[in-house]
Amino acid sequence: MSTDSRLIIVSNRLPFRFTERDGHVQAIPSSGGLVSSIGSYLDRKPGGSGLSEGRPVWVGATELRTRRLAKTLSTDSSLAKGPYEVRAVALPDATRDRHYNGFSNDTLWPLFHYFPSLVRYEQDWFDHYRAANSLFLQTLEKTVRPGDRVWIHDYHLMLLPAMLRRKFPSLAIAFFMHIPFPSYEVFRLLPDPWRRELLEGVLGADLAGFQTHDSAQYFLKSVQQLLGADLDLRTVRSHAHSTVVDAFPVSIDPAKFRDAFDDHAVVSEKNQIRKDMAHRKLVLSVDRLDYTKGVLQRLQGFEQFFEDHPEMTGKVTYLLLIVPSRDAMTKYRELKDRIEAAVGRINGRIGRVDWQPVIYQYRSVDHKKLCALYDAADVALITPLRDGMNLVAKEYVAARKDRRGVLILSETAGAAHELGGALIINPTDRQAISAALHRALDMSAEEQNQRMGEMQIRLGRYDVVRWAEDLLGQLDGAVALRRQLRVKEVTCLLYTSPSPRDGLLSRMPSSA
Ligand code: ADQ
Repeated sequence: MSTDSRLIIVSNRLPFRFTERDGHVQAIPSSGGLVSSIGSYLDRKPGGSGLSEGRPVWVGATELRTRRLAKTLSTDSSLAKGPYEVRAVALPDATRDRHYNGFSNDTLWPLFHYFPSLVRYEQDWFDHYRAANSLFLQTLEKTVRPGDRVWIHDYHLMLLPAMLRRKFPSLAIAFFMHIPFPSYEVFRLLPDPWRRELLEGVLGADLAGFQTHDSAQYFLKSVQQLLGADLDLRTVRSHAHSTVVDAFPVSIDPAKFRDAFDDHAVVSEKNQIRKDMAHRKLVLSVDRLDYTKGVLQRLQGFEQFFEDHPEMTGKVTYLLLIVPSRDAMTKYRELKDRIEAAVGRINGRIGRVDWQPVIYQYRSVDHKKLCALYDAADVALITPLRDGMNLVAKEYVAARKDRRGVLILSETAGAAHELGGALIINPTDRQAISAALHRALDMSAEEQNQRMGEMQIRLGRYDVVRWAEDLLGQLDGAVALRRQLRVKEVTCLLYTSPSPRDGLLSRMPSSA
């Protein structure tokens, strides 16, 4: 590998959105799991990784028109001097809409999170999904240099690895899926041409990473059943190409949350929150607005808690913090209305003049405020119906330098595989949520300390840098394996083909 090789991150969106005030465009950092994880990694490792030295590049789509974007990028100092360079992909409005709101978020997102009844199957959306992936390819063609490593992220870009492979046969390409990959029986619900193209798309990468061992296995099973590919344990082989498939549970930078515990502004914000709560017990949840996060079922569980334990009336407050997301989609606007109606109903039914059981906030908060909330909460109630990982659960654990607080976590979040010190529940079972709340609020300080300590050790061992470097290290191994296979293939063709030249040419990628 050349020493000035760069890490190229590719994700559907750039890690910020733009707002315009008085004719001046400003970049505002966005919230969400992908941005939190990659952003934390690049902050900690400005060189991109221990192995590469060039400044990393982040490629993603943006809603800003190209000329305004170019101006903003060169004048906004946080972007111009940030830990990475930015390359924007321009998508026409119709393609952006059908790629993002359509196929990505109304087909793949519900299917991969096991909501098949919400899935819409529209050929036109799939065509725009392919077109959007091709437009990313066009930007990458102008960006990639020999020796670079390209790391493509998430379900919006599943066709891109193969498109890129056709153009750059020897490029190091990794793909990472932030959401679950569903079981074969669910994945096969997609029409055959789409599901094949999606699988073949991912197989263009040298390394395909998933959040959990289950997701990696489900992907391999789909590849075997639908493409009839050759598997060698966790490697998919075809002629001179191979893809290594493995699990890399995404993580956080724990120090970012732990160190905030003693920060003056965070401490005074935490004290203010506790005062505002009138020293009642505080239950907290933090989610993006999404039906996969199980907010309605969680509210039912919270209400059930007061039915099971009427003596707790007036003694516990639940702060439900939701960050706006995908609000251009009807399903999400309807979900927001339903959450607001449920909060209103619970507060109307069991609230008192001096006590509101649920405090609901629909906004993004900054890092210090988020840490103050984590530090003030007696319980974090994280109950997604399905989640690739769930970083909020890890952030809460990392933030609690005092080793107090209890995490209640769904068994269907990827994080449940690592955070054994949590109280693990089934998110649709309101009795289980109620019982876990009771146990958490009643838990001794010693038990809290022991459970938190256990989970913090795990987070310390496998943080976001370990996650990224583990994946990039395996990428290098996977590239070496592919090169070996290519050598073997060429040797084999030379010795077995009646006309070696014809045999070789028929296997060569056209643009090699
Ligand atoms: P998300 O679905 O976005 O991520 P999650 O992992 O919980 O879910 O990450 C959310 C991030 O947004 C966290 O870092 C959290 O702090 C932040 N956040 C949430 N609400 C906020 C608010 N109101 N204000 C400010 N920040 C807020 C996707 C997958 C997950 C996977 C991640 C990373 O769906 O399963 O864990 O990618 O791979």
